[in-house]
Amino acid sequence: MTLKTAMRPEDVVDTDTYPINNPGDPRRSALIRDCRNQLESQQYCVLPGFIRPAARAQAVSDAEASLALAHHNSARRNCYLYRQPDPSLPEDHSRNTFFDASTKMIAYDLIPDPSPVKTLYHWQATRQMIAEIVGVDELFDNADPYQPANLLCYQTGDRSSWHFDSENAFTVTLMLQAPERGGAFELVPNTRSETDPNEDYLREVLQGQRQEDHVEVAREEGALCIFRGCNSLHRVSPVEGDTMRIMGVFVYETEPGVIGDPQVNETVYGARVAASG
Ligand SMILES: O=C(O)CCC(=O)C(=O)O
Ligand SMILES: [Fe+2]
Repeated sequence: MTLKTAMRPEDVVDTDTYPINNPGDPRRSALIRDCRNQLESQQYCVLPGFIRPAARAQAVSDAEASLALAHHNSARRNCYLYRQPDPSLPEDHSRNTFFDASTKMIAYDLIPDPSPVKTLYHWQATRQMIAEIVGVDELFDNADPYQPANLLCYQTGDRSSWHFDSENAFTVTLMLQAPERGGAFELVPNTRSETDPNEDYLREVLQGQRQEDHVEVAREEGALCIFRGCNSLHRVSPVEGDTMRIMGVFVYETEPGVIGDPQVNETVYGARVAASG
C-alpha cells in the first residue's frame, strides 16, 4: 500500500526513545556522546529501534512495490569496487582479488515521496543528529536524482563482497527487514588509513587469514547504523531464505548541491539512468 500523505517525522523516528528533535533533552546529549565514542573506538555505532514498527512496515512495503524496477547489480569486483584487474601488479594484490557481489538497488526516484524512508532522510533533526555524531558542523542532503536515499535489497544468494566505501567519510544504513538467515554485516575496523593502504595486512584479510579481526555488527530490524566504511573493509554474507534483507542507505554531504558522477550512477542504478541523461 502506498501512503497518500507522509507520516509525521515523529511517527517515523521513535522520538520517545530518541528525542532528537529536542535539543534541550539531556538524553539527546547523552546519545550523541555515546555514539561519538562508539564511532571513535569501533568505527561504527548502532541505534536500535530507531524507527517505529508501523513506519518500518510501510518502508518494507514500499521496497516490495518497487522491487521489479530495482537495478540488479551482479559483478565480480575488488575491494575498491573496480571490475578490471591491474596486470602490472602481482596476482594476489588487493587490486587483483575479486569476489562476487549481487544486490538489488532501488534508487531515490523510485521510492514514493511519502515513504517513511524519505521522511526520515529529509528531517532536519535526523541530519543534525548525524552531523553531531560524525563531528561536523552541518550536513546537507545529497542533491542527486538517484543517490540521496536508497533501498538496498538482498534476496536469496545475494551478498556484498569485501569493499571500502569510496566517496563518503561515513555511511548511514537502516535495517528495514532482516533475512531468515545469513546477511551478516562484517567489518574489519581500520583496515587501512588515509595515509597507509596497508597492503600486506589487507591481502591477508582478503585471503581469509585474519578472521579474528572480523567484527560482526548485530543489527535488529529498525536499527540505524553509522559506520566509517571508507577505511574499514566490510561485507554482507549471502542471504538465505525467502525473506528479503532490506536496508535503507542514506547519503549526506558536507556541502550543499552535491550530485553523483553519471558514470558511477549508471553502474549502480543501471542503464535507465544513462538513458534519461
Ligand atoms: O547492506 C549493508 O549492510 C551494507 C551496505 C554497504 O556496504 C554500504 O551501504 O556501503
Ligand atoms: Fe559499503
